[in-house]
Amino acid sequence: MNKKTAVIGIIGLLLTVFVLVFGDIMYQQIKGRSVLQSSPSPGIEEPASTQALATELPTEITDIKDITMRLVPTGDFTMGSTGSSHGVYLDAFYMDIYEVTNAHYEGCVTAGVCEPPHYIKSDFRSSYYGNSEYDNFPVVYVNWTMAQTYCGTWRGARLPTEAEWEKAARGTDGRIYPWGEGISCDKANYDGDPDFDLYCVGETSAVGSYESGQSPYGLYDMAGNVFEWVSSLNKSYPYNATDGREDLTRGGSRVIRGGSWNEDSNDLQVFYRSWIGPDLSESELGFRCAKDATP
Ligand SMILES: [Ca+2]
Ligand SMILES: [Ca+2]
Repeated sequence: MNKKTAVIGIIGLLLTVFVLVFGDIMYQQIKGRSVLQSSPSPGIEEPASTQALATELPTEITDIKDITMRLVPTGDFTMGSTGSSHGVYLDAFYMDIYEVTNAHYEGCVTAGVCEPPHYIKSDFRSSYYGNSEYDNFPVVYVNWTMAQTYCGTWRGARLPTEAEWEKAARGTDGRIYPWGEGISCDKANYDGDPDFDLYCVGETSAVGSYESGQSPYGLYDMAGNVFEWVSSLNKSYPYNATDGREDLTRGGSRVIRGGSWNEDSNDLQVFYRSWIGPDLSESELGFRCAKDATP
C-alpha cells in the first residue's frame, strides 16, 4: 500500500465517522423538534423538563397552617357568560383546594384570632360547628369580615377576587361548570330541580366529596356545597380590579360565588353572581382563601 492509498483510506474513515456522528445529532434534533411541535395528548403528562419551562411554580403547596393550595397559572381567561363575557388577565395565584372547614376555622377561633361563627347549627343540624362529626364540613355563618380575618390574619393569605375565583373554577376554555358541561348529583351538592326541591343531599357535605366535580386546577366544590365569599364589591362588568371594587375598606355588598346545596343548577354555573352585605352570614355560605404566587 502506497502513501496515496493510505491517505485516501484515512479520509474515507474520517468521512464515515463524520456522517455517523453528525447524522445522529441531526436526527435527534429533528426528533426533538417534532416532540416540541406536537401538543401533548389529554391525560398524558408532559415531560418534567417542559413543565419546568412553562412554570417554575409548584402545582401544589402547603401553607403555614398546613392547608393545601393549588396553583392557578398566569394568563388570560374568559370571564362571564354570553352577553357579558370578556377577557381578563391575572397573575399566578394559589387557591385553597377545599372550602374552609369547621376544624380549620376552629383553629383560628381557639387561637383567639377569629370570632366564632354566628351560630353553631347548620340548616337541619342543631349541632354543627364544634361537633367533631362535622370537622371536615365547610364552616358557615361566617360574614365577609370574619372570612377576611381568617384568610388574612390567620393564614397570611386573602380572599380571592371575583375574577380569581371564576378562573380557578373554570380555567381558560370558557366552560360553564368546573368539570365541563352538564350537571348531576355525582359532580356537586345542589338542588336538582328548578321547580321543586330535589336535593342531592339537602345539607352541606364533607369538603372534597365529589372527585369528578373538580375544576381544571383540581379544586373541589367550586360548584355547590356552600356559596363562597370573594373579596370584590358587587359592581358591573367588565371586571376591573382597579376601579375600586377591590377596595377592602369601602362599604357595600360583596360578591358570593358557586351556588350551594340549596340552589338550582343554574346558580352553580361558574359565571353566576350573587351578593350580600359584608356583615351578614348565612347557613349556605362559606369561603376559601387565595394568595399571590410570588410574594
Ligand atoms: Ca329547586
Ligand atoms: Ca362551594
